[in-house]
Amino acid sequence: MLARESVAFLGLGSNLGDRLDSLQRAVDRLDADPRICVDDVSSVYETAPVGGPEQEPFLNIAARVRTRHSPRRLLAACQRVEAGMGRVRTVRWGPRTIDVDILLFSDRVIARRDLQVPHPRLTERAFALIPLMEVAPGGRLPDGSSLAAALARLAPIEGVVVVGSQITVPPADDLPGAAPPV
Ligand code: A4P
Ligand code: MG
Repeated sequence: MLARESVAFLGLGSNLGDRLDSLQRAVDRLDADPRICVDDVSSVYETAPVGGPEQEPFLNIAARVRTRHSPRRLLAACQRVEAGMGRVRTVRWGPRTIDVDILLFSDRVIARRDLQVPHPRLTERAFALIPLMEVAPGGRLPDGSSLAAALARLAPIEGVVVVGSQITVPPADDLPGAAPPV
């Protein structure tokens, strides 16, 4: 039986090569998965690197998707996109052509070794929260607390600046298994 449709929020980041092109290609590849539909994408933010070695600034975005994948299969789909775009894992938190993380998956709380949702560092990171709030207005964590309250705790915010470039949202598609149009 097909899994029911869920809404999830993804965080994408790039700080190697043509960063904007990498974000667009990742969004397109995610949407090309028959069980993922990208419904909305935030503005593009240039962000100061957090953690890891000295490295170039990131471009970060968030995307709202509908999916018929389970959380683990959605993670696998995100990792396929990363691998398909040639991401090589060297150092943790190091430079990457593309990173695709699951920030939220409906109101689920998942604490597995290979998958934690909400993303365990979401509320510590303005580079993830600010784009997320654009595509999840009024958004809440599974414990009922608001994303806005989490962001307020991070003030003052530095090193997260919106840039003029935009990512194109792919045309809407129905996920297989959705009710046929009447
Ligand atoms: N994993 C567990 N939960 C999740 C989840 N919700 N979403 C596991 C995605 N992955 C999750 O990730 C390591 C492992 O995390 C995966 O195998 C998966 O099973 P990775 O993508 O291989 O490596 P990583 O991204 O270097 O590690 P990590 O710990 O996920 O890093 P973060 O916390 O995502 O940080 N600064 C700026 N300005 N912008 C950024 O985008 N990103 C990072 C990466 C650091 N600094 C940054 C940015
Ligand atoms: Mg990651």
